[in-house]
Amino acid sequence: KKIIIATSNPNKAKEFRRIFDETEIELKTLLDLTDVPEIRETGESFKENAQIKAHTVMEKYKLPTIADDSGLEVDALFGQPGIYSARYAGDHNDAANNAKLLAELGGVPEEKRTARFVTTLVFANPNNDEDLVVEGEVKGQIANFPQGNNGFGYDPLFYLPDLKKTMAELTLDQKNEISHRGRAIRKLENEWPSWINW
Ligand code: ITT
Repeated sequence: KKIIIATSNPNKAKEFRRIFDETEIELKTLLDLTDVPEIRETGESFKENAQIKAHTVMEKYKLPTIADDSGLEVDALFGQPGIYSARYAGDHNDAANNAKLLAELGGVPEEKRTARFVTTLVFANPNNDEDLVVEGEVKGQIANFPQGNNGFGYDPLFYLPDLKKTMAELTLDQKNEISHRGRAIRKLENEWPSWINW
Protein backbone atom coordinates (compact mmCIF):
# COMPACT_ATOMS: atom_id res chain seq x y z
CA LYS A 1 0.00 0.00 0.00
CA LYS A 2 1.20 3.48 -0.93
CA ILE A 3 0.83 6.82 0.84
CA ILE A 4 2.14 10.15 -0.46
CA ILE A 5 3.65 12.68 1.91
CA ALA A 6 2.99 15.97 0.10
CA THR A 7 6.28 17.62 1.02
CA SER A 8 9.40 18.70 -0.86
CA ASN A 9 11.26 19.31 2.39
CA PRO A 10 13.75 16.42 2.71
CA ASN A 11 14.05 16.89 6.47
CA LYS A 12 10.33 16.59 7.06
CA ALA A 13 10.40 13.51 4.80
CA LYS A 14 13.09 11.91 6.97
CA GLU A 15 11.05 12.42 10.13
CA PHE A 16 7.99 10.84 8.50
CA ARG A 17 9.96 7.92 7.11
CA ARG A 18 11.47 7.05 10.46
CA ILE A 19 8.05 6.83 12.05
CA PHE A 20 6.35 4.86 9.25
CA ASP A 21 9.42 2.59 9.00
CA GLU A 22 7.88 -0.17 11.06
CA THR A 23 4.81 -0.50 8.83
CA GLU A 24 4.38 -2.16 5.42
CA ILE A 25 3.25 1.14 3.90
CA GLU A 26 5.33 2.47 1.01
CA LEU A 27 5.89 6.22 1.43
CA LYS A 28 6.47 8.54 -1.51
CA THR A 29 7.28 12.22 -1.16
CA LEU A 30 7.13 14.95 -3.80
CA LEU A 31 10.88 14.42 -4.20
CA ASP A 32 10.18 10.88 -5.55
CA LEU A 33 7.42 11.86 -8.00
CA THR A 34 7.50 13.38 -11.47
CA ASP A 35 5.17 16.04 -12.84
CA VAL A 36 4.45 17.47 -9.40
CA PRO A 37 1.69 20.08 -9.68
CA GLU A 38 2.27 23.65 -8.53
CA ILE A 39 1.10 24.10 -4.94
CA ARG A 40 -0.04 27.58 -3.92
CA GLU A 41 0.02 27.98 -0.17
CA THR A 42 -2.46 30.81 -0.02
CA GLY A 43 -4.26 29.74 3.16
CA GLU A 44 -4.50 31.80 6.33
CA SER A 45 -3.81 28.99 8.77
CA PHE A 46 -1.66 25.88 9.07
CA LYS A 47 -4.78 23.80 8.51
CA GLU A 48 -5.81 25.64 5.33
CA ASN A 49 -2.32 25.35 3.88
CA ALA A 50 -2.08 21.66 4.76
CA GLN A 51 -5.46 21.09 3.10
CA ILE A 52 -4.33 22.88 -0.06
CA LYS A 53 -1.16 20.75 -0.24
CA ALA A 54 -2.95 17.47 0.51
CA HIS A 55 -5.78 18.03 -1.99
CA THR A 56 -3.64 19.40 -4.82
CA VAL A 57 -1.45 16.31 -4.63
CA MET A 58 -4.25 13.79 -4.00
CA GLU A 59 -6.22 15.05 -7.04
CA LYS A 60 -3.17 14.61 -9.23
CA TYR A 61 -2.01 11.12 -8.21
CA LYS A 62 -5.32 9.71 -6.86
CA LEU A 63 -3.56 8.23 -3.85
CA PRO A 64 -3.97 8.73 -0.09
CA THR A 65 -1.96 11.85 0.75
CA ILE A 66 -0.71 13.40 3.98
CA ALA A 67 0.41 17.04 4.09
CA ASP A 68 2.29 18.81 6.90
CA ASP A 69 2.07 22.53 7.40
CA SER A 70 4.11 23.71 10.31
CA GLY A 71 5.96 26.60 11.81
CA LEU A 72 7.30 28.51 14.77
CA GLU A 73 5.16 30.86 16.88
CA VAL A 74 7.12 33.28 19.07
CA ASP A 75 5.15 34.97 21.86
CA ALA A 76 7.21 38.18 21.93
CA LEU A 77 6.54 38.53 18.18
CA PHE A 78 2.78 37.99 18.57
CA GLY A 79 2.94 34.54 17.00
CA GLN A 80 5.24 35.39 14.09
CA PRO A 81 6.70 33.91 11.92
CA GLY A 82 3.79 31.43 12.10
CA ILE A 83 2.53 30.31 8.69
CA TYR A 84 5.32 32.38 7.13
CA SER A 85 8.08 30.41 8.89
CA ALA A 86 9.63 28.95 5.73
CA ARG A 87 10.05 32.31 4.02
CA TYR A 88 10.47 34.61 7.03
CA ALA A 89 13.61 36.29 5.63
CA GLY A 90 12.56 36.19 1.95
CA ASP A 91 13.48 33.02 0.10
CA HIS A 92 13.41 29.71 1.94
CA ASN A 93 16.81 29.93 3.65
CA ASP A 94 17.17 28.51 7.14
CA ALA A 95 20.32 30.47 8.05
CA ALA A 96 18.77 33.79 7.01
CA ASN A 97 15.55 32.95 8.85
CA ASN A 98 17.45 32.22 12.06
CA ALA A 99 19.49 35.42 11.74
CA LYS A 100 16.32 37.43 11.27
CA LEU A 101 14.65 35.80 14.27
CA LEU A 102 17.63 36.61 16.51
CA ALA A 103 17.65 40.21 15.27
CA GLU A 104 13.91 40.62 15.93
CA LEU A 105 14.39 39.30 19.46
CA GLY A 106 17.44 41.46 20.19
CA GLY A 107 17.29 42.64 23.81
CA VAL A 108 14.30 40.46 24.74
CA PRO A 109 15.18 38.73 28.05
CA GLU A 110 15.14 34.96 28.49
CA GLU A 111 11.81 34.71 30.29
CA LYS A 112 10.08 36.50 27.42
CA ARG A 113 11.56 34.34 24.64
CA THR A 114 8.91 31.62 24.88
CA ALA A 115 7.79 29.96 21.66
CA ARG A 116 6.16 26.85 20.24
CA PHE A 117 6.51 24.70 17.19
CA VAL A 118 3.21 23.60 15.71
CA THR A 119 2.21 21.29 12.93
CA THR A 120 -1.11 20.44 11.36
CA LEU A 121 -1.34 17.23 9.39
CA VAL A 122 -4.12 16.73 6.87
CA PHE A 123 -4.73 13.26 5.48
CA ALA A 124 -6.86 13.28 2.32
CA ASN A 125 -7.97 10.16 0.49
CA PRO A 126 -9.93 9.69 -2.77
CA ASN A 127 -12.35 7.29 -1.03
CA ASN A 128 -12.98 9.41 2.08
CA ASP A 129 -15.35 12.40 2.03
CA GLU A 130 -13.76 14.03 5.07
CA ASP A 131 -10.11 14.69 5.78
CA LEU A 132 -8.43 13.40 8.90
CA VAL A 133 -6.83 16.37 10.67
CA VAL A 134 -4.47 16.28 13.66
CA GLU A 135 -2.18 18.79 15.36
CA GLY A 136 0.93 18.63 17.47
CA GLU A 137 2.91 21.20 19.41
CA VAL A 138 6.00 21.52 21.56
CA LYS A 139 6.90 24.44 23.80
CA GLY A 140 10.36 25.90 24.22
CA GLN A 141 12.26 29.15 24.12
CA ILE A 142 14.40 30.97 21.60
CA ALA A 143 18.09 30.76 22.48
CA ASN A 144 20.49 33.70 22.15
CA PHE A 145 22.65 31.88 19.61
CA PRO A 146 22.32 28.77 17.45
CA GLN A 147 23.55 25.46 18.80
CA GLY A 148 23.60 21.93 17.32
CA ASN A 149 23.81 20.55 13.79
CA ASN A 150 20.90 18.13 13.53
CA GLY A 151 17.39 18.78 12.32
CA PHE A 152 16.54 21.77 10.14
CA GLY A 153 14.89 25.18 10.11
CA TYR A 154 14.74 26.86 13.50
CA ASP A 155 15.94 23.77 15.41
CA PRO A 156 19.34 25.30 16.38
CA LEU A 157 17.52 28.18 18.12
CA PHE A 158 14.71 26.17 19.72
CA TYR A 159 15.82 25.50 23.29
CA LEU A 160 14.11 22.85 25.42
CA PRO A 161 14.62 23.85 29.08
CA ASP A 162 13.78 20.35 30.41
CA LEU A 163 16.45 18.72 28.24
CA LYS A 164 18.86 21.66 28.43
CA LYS A 165 19.43 21.24 24.70
CA THR A 166 18.26 22.79 21.48
CA MET A 167 16.20 20.70 19.09
CA ALA A 168 19.28 20.59 16.80
CA GLU A 169 21.26 18.81 19.53
CA LEU A 170 18.85 15.87 19.55
CA THR A 171 19.11 12.76 17.39
CA LEU A 172 16.33 12.15 14.89
CA ASP A 173 14.67 9.64 17.23
CA GLN A 174 14.94 11.96 20.24
CA LYS A 175 13.43 14.79 18.21
CA ASN A 176 10.56 12.62 17.03
CA GLU A 177 9.80 11.61 20.62
CA ILE A 178 9.06 15.15 21.73
CA SER A 179 8.53 17.26 18.62
CA HIS A 180 5.33 18.82 17.31
CA ARG A 181 5.64 16.64 14.20
CA GLY A 182 6.38 13.44 16.14
CA ARG A 183 3.35 14.04 18.34
CA ALA A 184 1.06 14.78 15.42
CA ILE A 185 2.29 11.73 13.50
CA ARG A 186 1.55 9.46 16.47
CA LYS A 187 -2.00 10.82 16.71
CA LEU A 188 -2.40 10.18 13.00
CA GLU A 189 -1.02 6.65 13.37
CA ASN A 190 -3.69 5.90 15.97
CA GLU A 191 -6.53 7.29 13.92
CA TRP A 192 -5.93 6.61 10.24
CA PRO A 193 -6.29 2.81 10.11
CA SER A 194 -9.96 2.99 11.19
CA TRP A 195 -10.65 6.11 9.08
CA ILE A 196 -9.31 5.13 5.67
CA ASN A 197 -11.42 3.55 2.93
CA TRP A 198 -8.86 1.92 0.68
P1 ITT B 1 6.65 21.64 2.31
O1 ITT B 1 5.62 22.73 2.20
O2 ITT B 1 7.11 21.13 1.00
O3 ITT B 1 6.20 20.53 3.22
P2 ITT B 1 8.18 23.66 3.76
O4 ITT B 1 9.49 23.61 4.47
O5 ITT B 1 7.96 24.78 2.81
O6 ITT B 1 7.98 22.23 3.02
P3 ITT B 1 6.09 24.68 5.50
O7 ITT B 1 5.49 25.55 4.48
O8 ITT B 1 5.18 23.89 6.40
O9 ITT B 1 7.04 23.59 4.83
O10 ITT B 1 7.08 25.55 6.38
C1 ITT B 1 7.56 25.03 7.56
C2 ITT B 1 8.73 25.87 8.07
O11 ITT B 1 8.61 25.98 9.50
C3 ITT B 1 10.04 25.16 7.82
O12 ITT B 1 10.61 25.51 6.58
C4 ITT B 1 10.87 25.62 9.01
O13 ITT B 1 11.39 26.90 8.78
C5 ITT B 1 9.84 25.69 10.12
N1 ITT B 1 9.72 24.39 10.79
C6 ITT B 1 8.68 23.49 10.72
N2 ITT B 1 8.94 22.38 11.40
C7 ITT B 1 10.17 22.54 11.92
C8 ITT B 1 11.01 21.72 12.69
O14 ITT B 1 10.66 20.50 13.05
N3 ITT B 1 12.20 22.21 13.04
C9 ITT B 1 12.61 23.43 12.67
N4 ITT B 1 11.89 24.26 11.91
C10 ITT B 1 10.67 23.83 11.53
